[in-house]
Amino acid sequence: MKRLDVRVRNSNDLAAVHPGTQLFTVDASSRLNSYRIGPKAGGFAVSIALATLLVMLPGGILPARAQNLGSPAFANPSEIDDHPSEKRLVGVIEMTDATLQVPNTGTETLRLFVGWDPTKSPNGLTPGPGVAPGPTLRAHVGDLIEITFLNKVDDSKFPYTFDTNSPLGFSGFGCDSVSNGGQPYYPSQDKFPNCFHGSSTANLHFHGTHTSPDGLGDNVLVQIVPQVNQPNWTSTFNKIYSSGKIPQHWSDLPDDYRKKQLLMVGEYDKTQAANAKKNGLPAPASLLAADKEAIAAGGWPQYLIGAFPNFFELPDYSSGSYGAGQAPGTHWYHAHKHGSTSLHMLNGMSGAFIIESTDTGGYDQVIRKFYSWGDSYGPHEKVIVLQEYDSVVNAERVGPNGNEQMLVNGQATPTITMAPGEVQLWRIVNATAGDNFIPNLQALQSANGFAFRQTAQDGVQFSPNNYGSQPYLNGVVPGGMNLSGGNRADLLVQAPTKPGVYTVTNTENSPATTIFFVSVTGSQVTPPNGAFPGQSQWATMPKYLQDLPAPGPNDIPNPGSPVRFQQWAKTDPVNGLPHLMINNKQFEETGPIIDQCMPSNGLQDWVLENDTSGPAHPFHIHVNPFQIVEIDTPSLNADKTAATYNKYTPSSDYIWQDVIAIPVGVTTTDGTLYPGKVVIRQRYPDFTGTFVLHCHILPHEDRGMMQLVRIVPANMYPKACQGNIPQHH
Ligand SMILES: [Cu+2]
Repeated sequence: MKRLDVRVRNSNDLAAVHPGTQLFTVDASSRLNSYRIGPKAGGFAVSIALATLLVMLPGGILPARAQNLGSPAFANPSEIDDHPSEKRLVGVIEMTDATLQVPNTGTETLRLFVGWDPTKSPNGLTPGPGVAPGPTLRAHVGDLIEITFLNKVDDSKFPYTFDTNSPLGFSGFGCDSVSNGGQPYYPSQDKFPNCFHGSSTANLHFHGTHTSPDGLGDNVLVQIVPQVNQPNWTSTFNKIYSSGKIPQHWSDLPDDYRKKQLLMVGEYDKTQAANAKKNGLPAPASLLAADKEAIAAGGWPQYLIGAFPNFFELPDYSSGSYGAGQAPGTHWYHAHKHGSTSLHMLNGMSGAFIIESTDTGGYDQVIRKFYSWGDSYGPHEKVIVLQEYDSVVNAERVGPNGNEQMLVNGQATPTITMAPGEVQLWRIVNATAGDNFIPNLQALQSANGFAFRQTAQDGVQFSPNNYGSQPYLNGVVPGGMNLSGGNRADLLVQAPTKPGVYTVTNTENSPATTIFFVSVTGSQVTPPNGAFPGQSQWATMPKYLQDLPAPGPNDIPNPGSPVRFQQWAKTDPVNGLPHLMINNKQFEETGPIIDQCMPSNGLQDWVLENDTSGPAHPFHIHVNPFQIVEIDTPSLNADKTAATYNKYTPSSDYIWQDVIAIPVGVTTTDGTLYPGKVVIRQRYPDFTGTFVLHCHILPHEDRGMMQLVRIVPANMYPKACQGNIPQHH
């Protein structure tokens, strides 16, 4: 219960500020009014009796006689597999809309991702009837990824704002607005582009990939606006995919795409201007003008209509062509359009991206060989995509027990079936907008006879030493296994020998909430080679995943470190929302400036700081994973006049991650801040370009907790750091 005193539903500030008493409604008169802020009716029915009962039980241990009446059978998401002989993954991910059933809630009209392999099912798929993540993408290291992203959302079904600010300086114009009983409520002090806005526009981020952030790669600065009726791009895009090389410049793309796109962007400008006039508003800034400016400067246009051919390679280190390889493991993809990332996650626009190794001693080969599973995982693998659904940035769906409803592959509390003693590989993806998943695995081990071995964190395999010592499950890393939004964990799981129904809970909540059940039933299974590979049998680290050396005198330090996650003491007087910043400013607040610039192949240690008293903001950076070198967790001394740091300082086998929650800071009675700190070590080989780092509590990202990052050729550092920067107008 103590947790409630210090961290009240902190993952989405909109929910935290309004714990259940006020109901805000959207003005129906204008499409600019987008979000209802506040809880759903009846959403906070906390059962006091149940809470009291569960608190009596020892920490996190739930009774083994769990009830899973009415629980659906667990099912992996649908899947798009690569074509291994062609070393490519061919897929269409379409953003569309549908009225879908949300478990325990009813139906809601949501945007969603559907997807298919056009070489296999050219007619696509029909969504529904229930919510679900996008299809799992399954590829191999070395593959070419050819994902046609189509935005076919009918935006007339959604409250919707422009993608650009007004040039006339209207405060809040360009932001979605909400009123409460006729009084303005949101955006209040939030200003474009750091406000909720433009949510029918999207793109794809391939979280965990080591690839180009520019062009057709993991480009989150491109914005694809919706278009229901589209030209047929099939032959144009196939020309791009089959050209034998990945286009590096806008001018490398077929004439057909470039000409049609700019024509349509111009038409879109006219429509938006007419809509604005109809609503008595000034016209938004021209997207075509912004595109033309970018193209003239040799860059990529930021705004495109309806369709985008994501096309990139998953670098194979053994090819000798790369300074680092794509780590095989559990990665994921999601929409990453500033101002809408949180709402897009709440609409379920995310999916798993599983990348398998190809070497005989690789991650997947070692696991499958040990268990004699053959060349694919088949039923032994469970892909667990955790999401929370809502049609508004109203925070988390509130479940029957008063907490948010964290779904598994779109299902509420499904049941995974295991035979007694059976081993499975669980791939867990936290695809919520920013809620933590702290599974009760220790309790399941000690009280119920389960056995777990974590094999990877954030899609990067553990080193043999970490595989042996299990730093997360054994609590060596502060906080133990605590998956923030964006984190992944791969686990080998052995079922107990005693049949029964067991409960995997999220101990983030108090009382802990059921996420899924494990029904152990049938005849006993004995894995022929033992429950788990021994440490000496575990996959060795490929060279590019071995410990990075400490930066030396010839390595240029990062002037942008420490990266300080901050919150003004002053909250918004109208809606109580905190003002969130990194290093004293919000995203692009002071104009087009690259906040973090690094030389290609540079090696740097960065200090990440949490200057707030909560929550533990999760730092995420695109393109390259990093190693955790140190975590410093402050706590106030008894008299509160000073604080002491608990330091986690491993001497080797630094864990690779791409999301790390920075511990919260503490403040003494005289006002001295002791920030929480993390030291990360990273190298930037292979790819130059412009991308972002941000808080993976995505409402924080949307509202400004993000920085622009650029890697430039080493011989052009730092002179190429600024200039030609994508902007939001
Ligand atoms: Cu944050």
